[in-house]
Amino acid sequence: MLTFTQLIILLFWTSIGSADAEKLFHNRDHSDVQALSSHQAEVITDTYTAEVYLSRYGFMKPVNWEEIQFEDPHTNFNDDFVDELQATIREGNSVPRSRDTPQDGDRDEHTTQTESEAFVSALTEFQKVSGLPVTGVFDEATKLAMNKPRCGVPDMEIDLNTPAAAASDILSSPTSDSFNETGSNSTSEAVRRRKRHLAALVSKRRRKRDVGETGYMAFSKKVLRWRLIGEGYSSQLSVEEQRFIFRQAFRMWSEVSPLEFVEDTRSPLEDVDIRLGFGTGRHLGCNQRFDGTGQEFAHAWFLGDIHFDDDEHFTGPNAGSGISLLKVAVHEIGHVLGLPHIYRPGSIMQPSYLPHESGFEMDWMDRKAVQHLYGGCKGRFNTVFDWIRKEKTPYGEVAIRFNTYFVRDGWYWLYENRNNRTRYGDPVALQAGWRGIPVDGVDAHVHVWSRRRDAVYFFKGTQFWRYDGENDVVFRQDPEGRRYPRLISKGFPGVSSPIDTAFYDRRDSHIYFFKNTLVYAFDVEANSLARGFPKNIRDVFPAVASGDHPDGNIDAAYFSYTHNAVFLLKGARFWQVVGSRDRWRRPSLPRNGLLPHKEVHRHWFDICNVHPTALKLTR
Ligand SMILES: [Ca+2]
Ligand SMILES: [Ca+2]
Ligand SMILES: [Zn+2]
Ligand SMILES: [Zn+2]
Repeated sequence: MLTFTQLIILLFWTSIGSADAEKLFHNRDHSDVQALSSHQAEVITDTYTAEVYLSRYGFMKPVNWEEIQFEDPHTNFNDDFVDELQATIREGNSVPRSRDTPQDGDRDEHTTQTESEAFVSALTEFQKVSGLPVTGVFDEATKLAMNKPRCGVPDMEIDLNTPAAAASDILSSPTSDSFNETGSNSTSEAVRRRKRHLAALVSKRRRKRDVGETGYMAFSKKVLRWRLIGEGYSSQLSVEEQRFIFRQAFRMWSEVSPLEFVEDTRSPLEDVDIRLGFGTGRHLGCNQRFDGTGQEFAHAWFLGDIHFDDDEHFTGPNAGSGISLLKVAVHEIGHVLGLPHIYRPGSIMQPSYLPHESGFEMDWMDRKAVQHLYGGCKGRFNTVFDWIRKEKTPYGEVAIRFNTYFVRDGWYWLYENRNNRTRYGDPVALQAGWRGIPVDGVDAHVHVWSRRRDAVYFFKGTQFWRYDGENDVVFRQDPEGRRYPRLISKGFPGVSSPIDTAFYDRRDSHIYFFKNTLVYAFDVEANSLARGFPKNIRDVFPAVASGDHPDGNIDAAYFSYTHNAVFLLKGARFWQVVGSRDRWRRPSLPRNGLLPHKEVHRHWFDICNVHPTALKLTR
């Protein structure tokens, strides 16, 4: 039997215990103490809720919140309402209070003619961009579309001088390309206006606004820090899973842009560029509240933070159900980087959530859109080559195939010439592709390939290696009994090492070595330098346009089977060597002349660095 004192102590401890538990329970988010009747998003059922939706996502002027709130006697003037109003004022969306306040009855009957016209044109615009039958009527298809999961960032800028329906933008058209070089002024003006709208979403406290390379609002630095904030973990996936998914999402953007992303769990929060967090209802000190299960799943702030609605059922990439956190994160990061919604099938920037098809990737338009803001991926390469392999066909014949590789330091990209982009998920560590060659990169790759010979070499410093394609590893000792690595001076007498680069020319069975301003043509059959070599690079490869020449110290000499041409690369530029076809068309061209330079990133797209910390991801 407990004494009275014991009972008091027990009660005391119990109450302390439960208070602690409560504190822990509410640690993440205080929205669950709010007297919300349900965590379900309000279903859009009638023209009134549709109007709220259309104004919320920027298709029409904001609904006059004051009137709606005042005319309902049951509305509590709670803090949320005041917050909402403040949010509206801060974003510049507030409209003057209308004098003809409806007194009773159906709201629609009391809207003025202009208001209902605005509703119809907003509805029409929504139907157009959503790929629905354009009826101008709130029909079943529209209702269904509005109740689907979507991003919380408005689709349309809210320009009080322009009716929403007239706010046409080439981005709204599913087939247009607004990012080509010859984009019209009206297009760029429309894009600029949309940028301004996105910029208006930025909280006044944020400082990191800047003008990007192309004059648009964008991050001015190339390496951005992000963090999943501790008070904003999701209750649905493990923290490790969440961080892994975000790392992957950021990596996908860095694979197609010059940006690199680093997870930063240490710096003061204000030094972190992009902060991510989950919350429900009123959350994380944000002035936009989440709507419960359904509809809005996340929102993002231009050059700022990303919030995910934890009332949604977020799942990992291959769950096959729920909402893929990876897909949503990639979309929201797109907004943070400055991208608006893009209405093109396949684009990750479509406002509505589409189920995660396995292995979804960045659409061509998404790549061009982010590169429009941040420029293409530029940088020098150590070597570029086509790798030949022989494959047995199902009919027992031997087919010869090749792949193109770009190598930078210890990483390589496989370039898909037919798709004009790199393979998804690249770059990959060099050692994963070729076993036994120097892990920090090579100076050159040479494939000696004639009737009598078939040998692949990698060069680095004063040494070279021969590669055993059959066993996919460098030879320790080749079939001729030579041991590797060998000295270049031993294997290729007369060639001065280290070299800048080299390539094998099948037309004359010579290896062309490059070092500073000199070219060494090496006769493979004679195992000696060709007569008269070394020669000056300007004499062997004369400029077609005077003065337009790399002048030596080139990074890579690349024979491309796709283009049937040799390219000399240096820095971000390349020079194409005049071939026999060019000379047949223009006999005045010098033999081996260098055509005027071009930019590497305009010819071979999306060869983009990924921050080394993100490269440790298991593939
Ligand atoms: Ca929601
Ligand atoms: Ca090189
Ligand atoms: Zn969005
Ligand atoms: Zn938020």
